[in-house]
Amino acid sequence: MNDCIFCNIVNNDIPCEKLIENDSIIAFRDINPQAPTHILIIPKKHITTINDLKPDDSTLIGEMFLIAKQLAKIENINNSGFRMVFNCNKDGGQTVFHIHLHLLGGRKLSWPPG
Ligand code: DGP
Repeated sequence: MNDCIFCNIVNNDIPCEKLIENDSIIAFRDINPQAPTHILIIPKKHITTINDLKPDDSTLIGEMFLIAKQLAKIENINNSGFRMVFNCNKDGGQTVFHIHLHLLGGRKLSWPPG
């Protein structure tokens, strides 16, 4: 989708600090980090919100979690702890409408989230 920021990142039309890329997923640092480690893991294919997931996407979603786990180790936050978040729609705080998994860590994260 031409007007989607993350599709433009996938197409290399918008630069990013890319950490991992494979055929279906890329992971890059969030432009506005909320923690010392704040990485976004996104599918290359456009999926607008978690509400739009289909049964066929289950492998893709599983791969996103495994990449987050791998990155948590690389960032050395696997033992200290981290959080993984999908925001969905307005009340969930979603601002970019191409699904993305946030990986946050490197500081004590409060609960419940604001
Ligand atoms: P959310 O609020 O869950 O939709 O998170 C969107 C995140 O995307 C937010 O933390 C900021 C990040 N973001 C928005 N635009 C860009 C961009 O152009 N580059 C990068 N690296 N991150 C972006």
